[in-house]
Amino acid sequence: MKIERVDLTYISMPLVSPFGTSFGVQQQRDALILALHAEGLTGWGECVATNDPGYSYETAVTAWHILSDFLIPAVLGKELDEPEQLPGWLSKVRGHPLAKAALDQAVWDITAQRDGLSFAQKLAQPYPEGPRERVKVGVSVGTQPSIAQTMDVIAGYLADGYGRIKLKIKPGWDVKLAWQARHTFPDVPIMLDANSAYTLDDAVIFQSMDDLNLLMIEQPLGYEDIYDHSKLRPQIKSPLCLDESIHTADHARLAIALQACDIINVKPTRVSGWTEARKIHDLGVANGLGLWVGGMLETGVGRAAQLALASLPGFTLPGDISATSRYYEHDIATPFFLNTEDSTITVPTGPGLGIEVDMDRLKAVTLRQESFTK
Ligand code: OSB
Ligand code: MG
Repeated sequence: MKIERVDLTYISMPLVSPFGTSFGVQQQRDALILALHAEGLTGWGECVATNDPGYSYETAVTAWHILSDFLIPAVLGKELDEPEQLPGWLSKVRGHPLAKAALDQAVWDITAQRDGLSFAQKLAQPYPEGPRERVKVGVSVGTQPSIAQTMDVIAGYLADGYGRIKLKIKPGWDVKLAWQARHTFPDVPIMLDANSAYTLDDAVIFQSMDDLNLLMIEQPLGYEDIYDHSKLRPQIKSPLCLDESIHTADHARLAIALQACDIINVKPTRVSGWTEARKIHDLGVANGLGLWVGGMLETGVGRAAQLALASLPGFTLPGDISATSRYYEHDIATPFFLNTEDSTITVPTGPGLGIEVDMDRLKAVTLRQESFTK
């Protein structure tokens, strides 16, 4: 199918409550929504780069530049057969995985629609068992004004039906928080995410949480580091998970060779898209790693594609794919609801992403839009 046009939309959405991490507090979610047109079909993608370069060096503005000046021109007029062609077309652009992932999602969506398959079915074609129908999910809890308030927030999410809690930590907001959470909710799977806020000298902090039966500690050290994580891992009992450090399957191979982690948080957006994410899934399965799908406060457009990835057989740990209402009162696409009896979300089965984009809502949150043709 010939790629005829790409529409790029810069949106800004209010969050239902501020989201605090070791790199800052977010009140608003800026993102880019990409629509790729070919042969009467539309494939949707979301670029999760936001207004500041806290998690990644990319922002919504750098992604707009890279997409409009380099990535979109590299695909316009191309004959798209299978989504696995895309990384080759984009290979002249170094880095910028979040920008690339928006196009990658759209080409998976549109080719799945063409084939009469759901995104999940298309992605799961190499696996005889096919995609899972429901995927296990948890909720990511940002930093709060106090530990007592955090316990209330956790209790609220547990009441909503979430079965796994992730707490954001940073120096000074870690051991007491984790201890209180473990003792208030003794049977709940709890994990911590540091977003690179510590160094190897802080090993004692993590050792002091060895007996809290944590599901894992996510990305304690540097956002580009793999080596120091390999030094920390044998010093602590909690399973170690990498997020920021893994941008490619090559990074995953290095982490495996250095035994730097037990688990990888596979964010399809952080690794340039679904083709690369599936490679990391396969490497993780082959090497006995724990795997789960991470999130970036996606709208329903991105959440649908996260669900498709999480339906692959190796993703056995709960993903950061909370329901629509966790972040947005009024989303731009068909809402997702939590199945409260087992903390899962049902993977869409319609063609492609299997969602309806609410064009009126999209328009209402749009700051800027541009169409690109050859
Ligand atoms: O580190 O996993 C992270 C959100 C923004 C940036 C980084 C992270 C996160 C989350 C949110 O933890 C997960 C979600 O989408 O619910
Ligand atoms: Mg993380």
